[in-house]
Amino acid sequence: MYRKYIGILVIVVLICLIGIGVSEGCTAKNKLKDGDIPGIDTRNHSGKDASGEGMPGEDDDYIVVGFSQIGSESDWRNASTESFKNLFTPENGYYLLYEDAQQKQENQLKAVRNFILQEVDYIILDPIVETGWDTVLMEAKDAGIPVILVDRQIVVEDKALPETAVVGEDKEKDAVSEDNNLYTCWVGSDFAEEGRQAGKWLEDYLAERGRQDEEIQIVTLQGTPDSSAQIGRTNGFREIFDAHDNWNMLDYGNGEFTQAKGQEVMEGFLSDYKDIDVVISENDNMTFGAVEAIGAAGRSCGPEGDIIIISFDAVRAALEFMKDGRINADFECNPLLGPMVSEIIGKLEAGESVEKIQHVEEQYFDASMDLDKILKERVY
Ligand code: GYE
Repeated sequence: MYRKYIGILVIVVLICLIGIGVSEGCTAKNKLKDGDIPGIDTRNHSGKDASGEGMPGEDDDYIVVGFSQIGSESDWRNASTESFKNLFTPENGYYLLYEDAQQKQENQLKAVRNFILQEVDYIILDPIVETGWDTVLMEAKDAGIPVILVDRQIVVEDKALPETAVVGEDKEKDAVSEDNNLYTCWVGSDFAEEGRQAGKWLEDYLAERGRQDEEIQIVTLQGTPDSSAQIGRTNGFREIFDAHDNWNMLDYGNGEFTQAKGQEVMEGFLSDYKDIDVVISENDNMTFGAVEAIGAAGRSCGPEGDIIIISFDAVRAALEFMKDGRINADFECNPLLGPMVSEIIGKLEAGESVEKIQHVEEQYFDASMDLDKILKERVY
């Protein structure tokens, strides 16, 4: 459970004395004071989280969890954050250290290193992109802290052996041959399947309208490059796309999963291509921007409009857009991962093993459905 925080102070002082740079910890090099290391109150050995409450004392029986979140770029992301914050509470036996990386991998690396320094019991990481994690995850492994990945996945790069972790010969071999040991498990969505489902939906939709042999012009608004959600959705849709000679991909553009960027990229598409039949938008917030751009360009979209809009996430606001006739179909991505992660931690605490890869169940919505009823029951 809660480890000895007094040890943290000693480690920090030692590290800083010998002048080794440990990201943010080093700001405390000469003068340790409250707040130098996020989450640690160096005066009384009890840290603070974002809410400002003191961390548990040594006798408290909390499970201390560090969560490195990507940012707050979308409705989906905010629902994800809430799912963790609502569940990982002292009432539920947890003490949560929450870090928002503001869309920067370097901030996530710092956060994870600070969690290691603080000897948390578990690290939860939603990795912004798939690569670049080997070293920091090896450090967590060496510290004996289980890492639970959520939402996006990582790719372990064999050649990138950790430079800073203390690795003996055996551990080195271990790191190369058993990549997956760098994290305990992963919980999230099957993004490629979401993309495939979107492609199949388009196939059926066009066929139902007798348009299966028509030339279909498509543009894609992509999410953060190299993120699992972008890679999976792009590739999954592409599999179905490749089976249709009459489907043409006019362009791909990076909308960064945000409304503002989605709108900007869509404006560019609309001025570059006069004939667009379908927009594949890899998340709802980019879709909101795209719909705005389409309206501003004097074009229309949705079931009664001239551009078919296919989106991902299926957050409440998007289903409202669908109800208003501006989105055709939306492929759900469930952000409510907190309860699953808590269940995993419960099993690990009990010494049980957990499944390495755990997918969440998802569905899709389209404008032909009873959206009033769906919206009444929608929790995010
Ligand atoms: O689709 C998007 C968010 O990784 C599944 O990230 C997540 C994606 C989600 O910004 O809205």
